[in-house]
Amino acid sequence: MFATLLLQVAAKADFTIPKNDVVGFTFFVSTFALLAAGAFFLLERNSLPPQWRTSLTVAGIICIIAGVNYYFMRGLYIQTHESPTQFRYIDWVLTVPMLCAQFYLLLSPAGAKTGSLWVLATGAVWMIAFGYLGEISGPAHSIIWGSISTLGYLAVVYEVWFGRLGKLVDQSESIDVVNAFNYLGYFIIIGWAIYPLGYMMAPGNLLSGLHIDMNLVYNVGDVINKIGFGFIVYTMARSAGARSKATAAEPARVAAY
Ligand SMILES: *C/C=C(C)/C=C/C=C(C)/C=C/C1=C(C)CCCC1(C)C
Repeated sequence: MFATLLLQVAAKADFTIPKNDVVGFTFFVSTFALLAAGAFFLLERNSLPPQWRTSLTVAGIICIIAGVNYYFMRGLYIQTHESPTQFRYIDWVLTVPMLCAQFYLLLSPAGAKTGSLWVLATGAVWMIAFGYLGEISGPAHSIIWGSISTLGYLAVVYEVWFGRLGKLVDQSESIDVVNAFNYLGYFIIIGWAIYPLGYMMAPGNLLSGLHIDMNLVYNVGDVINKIGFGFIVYTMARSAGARSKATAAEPARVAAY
């Protein structure tokens, strides 16, 4: 039954990419990369120490939501060559707070409080909501909405690096948690900065002179940030697991999370 369903979906799918359509090509690559990564994280979660499995489950679900969304955005883009803005923001408003949850879950064995999760998630939803207004408002108002959106982004960066989460990590004795925190923190500063750059490439905005399609920038950003985030948690949890096995003979020296 499942096979018939798959065949029906495949028969309806538009699997043609116009020649020289680099942006269309990145829509395809992102679709498959995200779905593959989502399957990988979900399949691997049980091989990790229990305290990080939920974080990896969230990573897997993020990639699957985005992959399915890319499937639709790809079809829309190939047919119309317009930006699938609504789809993109529906995806982000779900997956960016979930990335925040993933980050929080990474740090909750180290003592992170739900208050931090609220700050991150509220900042993220603020950022996405005003960014959306900016994208649909047209060139005359996109800079002002973009600036308001950036305040939400700064709230997230602040909470991570200078707020309670940063302080918590200063006290953590687990080298793996500290490393993973640093990587994810840099993702938020460098990886997430890709998006405002893409936003500014829209016609009439500050970087429109570069003539780069914003979809190209967003597509690359999504693959880097969604897959990268999950991969860092996965690598960290694996090495923490290996480390605690190696020190199991001397329980006193097992790192305290
Ligand atoms: C998986 C999707 C992710 C990580 C999306 C992140 C999106 C942003 C960090 C968007 C940020 C924006 C600004 C900071 C200002 C201009 C408007 C946005 C929404 C593009």
